Amino acid sequence: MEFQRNNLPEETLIELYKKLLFPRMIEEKMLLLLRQGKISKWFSGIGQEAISVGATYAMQPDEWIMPLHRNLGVFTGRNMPLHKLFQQWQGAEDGYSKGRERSFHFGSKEHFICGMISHLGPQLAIADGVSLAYKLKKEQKVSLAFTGDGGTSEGDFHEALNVAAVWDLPIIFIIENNGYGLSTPVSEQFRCKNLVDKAQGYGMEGVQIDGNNILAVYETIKGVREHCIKNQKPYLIECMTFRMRGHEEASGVKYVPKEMFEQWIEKDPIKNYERFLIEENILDNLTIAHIRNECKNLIEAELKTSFFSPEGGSVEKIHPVTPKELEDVYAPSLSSAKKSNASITILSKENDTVNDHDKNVQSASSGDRVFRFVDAIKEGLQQSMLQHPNLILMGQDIAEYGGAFKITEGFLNEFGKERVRNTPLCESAIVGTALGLSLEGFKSVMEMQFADFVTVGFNQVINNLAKIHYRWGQNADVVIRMPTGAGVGAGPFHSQSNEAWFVHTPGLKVVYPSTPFDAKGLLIAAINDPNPVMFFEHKALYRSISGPLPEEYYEVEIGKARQVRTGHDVSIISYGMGIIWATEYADAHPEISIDILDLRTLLPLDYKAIRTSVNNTGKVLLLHEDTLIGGIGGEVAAWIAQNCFEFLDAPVMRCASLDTPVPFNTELEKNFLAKSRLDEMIQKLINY
Ligand SMILES: Cc1ncc(C[n+]2csc(CCOP(=O)(O)OP(=O)(O)O)c2C)c(N)n1
Repeated sequence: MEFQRNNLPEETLIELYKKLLFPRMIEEKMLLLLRQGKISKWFSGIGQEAISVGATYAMQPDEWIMPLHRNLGVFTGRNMPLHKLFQQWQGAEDGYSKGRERSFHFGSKEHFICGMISHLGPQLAIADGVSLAYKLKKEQKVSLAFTGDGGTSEGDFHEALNVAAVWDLPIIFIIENNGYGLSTPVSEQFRCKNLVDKAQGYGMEGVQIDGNNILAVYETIKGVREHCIKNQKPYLIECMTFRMRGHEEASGVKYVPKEMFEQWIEKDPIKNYERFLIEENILDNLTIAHIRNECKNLIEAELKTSFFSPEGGSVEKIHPVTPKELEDVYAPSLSSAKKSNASITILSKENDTVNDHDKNVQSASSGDRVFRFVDAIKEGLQQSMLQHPNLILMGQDIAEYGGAFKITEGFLNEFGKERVRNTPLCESAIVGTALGLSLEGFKSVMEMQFADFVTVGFNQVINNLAKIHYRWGQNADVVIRMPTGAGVGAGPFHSQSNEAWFVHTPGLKVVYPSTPFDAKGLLIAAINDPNPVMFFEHKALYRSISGPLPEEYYEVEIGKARQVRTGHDVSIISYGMGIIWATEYADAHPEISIDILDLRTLLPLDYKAIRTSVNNTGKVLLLHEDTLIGGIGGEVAAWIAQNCFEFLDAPVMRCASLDTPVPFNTELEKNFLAKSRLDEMIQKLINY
């Protein structure tokens, strides 16, 4: 192995040696502890340390790194206290994730390390968002994201690199090519000659280097970092290396030919670097022994400091505190009143009077302003852009074209190209980018062109956005606008109601307005909320309904339902289009006294308002456009049965769309929709 010293001073060379040795010695200690049954298994980086260590050393300490499961050298390279790392690996309360995450699946804002999720690939697009933030702030910084050779086959690899290239983002993408993805050799993973060749396809520069040569790694990444900043471009680096241990500790390596180990042991990054330092007279055997001894003592001392006693102790038990577990699912919301017109912001403060108060505010402050649903969303978005200079809009065709539904028409002129961003067709990468922006203190609203297309960004929503705060305390300040619903003859892939998918995911908020007033106020609240909010907008309401719309910047509180009208015969609990159907039905049947509750927020639900409505009538119909099985109606019905049984005079009933995909033909679609069975269900309930 050839080492190029260049002009590196002796202290740097020695420091690099120490940094390289440390993770190796930690893992060697962990291997002993594992054999003694004192710790649980992890993903070993033995043999690959030069990549993590060299890369981290080449970065500034306040530049974000997105490491993976084999990158212990990133964590030690950022000088994270070892005792706390040990606590993390044992799932202890005092680790970095309060016992909620395993081995390396955690992040630390303080150390600018973003926690990976188990899914390979999504970490790459978070780097897009971080580097977009650097670019917008005109900071001289890059972010750095790791992937394995196996991970390059994921769609997320393609999307993230493509966005980085198209948006000229300063990012270093590092592929650690260690020959295997679990047991799958690279020959079964890809067909290009070298992975770095992929860079060209993205219009990106790239280089392949010896990943076991610490100086090559450090010097290359240092140079690439400066290049990325200067030229405002991403860069792909393929580091050739080898995994000396099993995929995860204790999983074996039977599938790897023995000669490979013999070959690669000769290329060991530490042994070779040590030899070089001795040859250059920078270190001698005595000094090396001394350094090793220092490392060993530090590891032992840190182990003692941690909860774990090397003399035979065990993992300290966590005593779960349920309210704390639930509380950490969401980042605390800031008081919105600070930012808004207080008289309107506190709309829903008094639960019992919320609805009358709501109506009063609507009529008092809206004056003569009557606007369509679509205008309300546009105004909420526009006022939020004015309110938050750090708010970025992203979506397909949202700039010059104004979006598929023209909601952002004119925004490009008003707010500029940096904040109103057309995206390539890559929903997953854009959700990841939104999260990356949040890491750097930005807010973002992403427009899904149609709610149906969220399926291709699903992983980022469900596993990254939703879980990140609970896992390691980072919030995802992201709103995803979801033009949803049927009734417009758009067929199975432009008509779905998919809100229930998200209601089942702790960590998200799910909002679904049915009036222009609520649409604007809820959108403003969603943008002010530091948590990820799925904001559903029924397409068929955009231009078909109008209502009073105050000019002010105001919030409608998330988590509060709206009593649309009060009745005593039957309650219809619904949201979105269901509210329009229910209201039309009630207007057409004055002989029935119908109580209508608009849930407005589906997660978290307003149980108090639900109870009140049930109490008003004793007969409840849950109505929604979504299909029946697994819809919100089932959840609310179960809650009512369990908590309001004494109020009920009839079984709780549900009226939902047919359990089929949404058909294209108008007659079929009409038959599909819940509305076609509404009368039948109400009569059934009334006559019970
Ligand atoms: C999306 C996804 N699919 C499958 C897995 C299971 N899995 C975990 S690690 C791994 C192999 C990864 O190989 P590579 O990217 O080369 O990284 P390495 O482990 O070799 O460092 C697989 C298949 C996963 N974590 N995520």
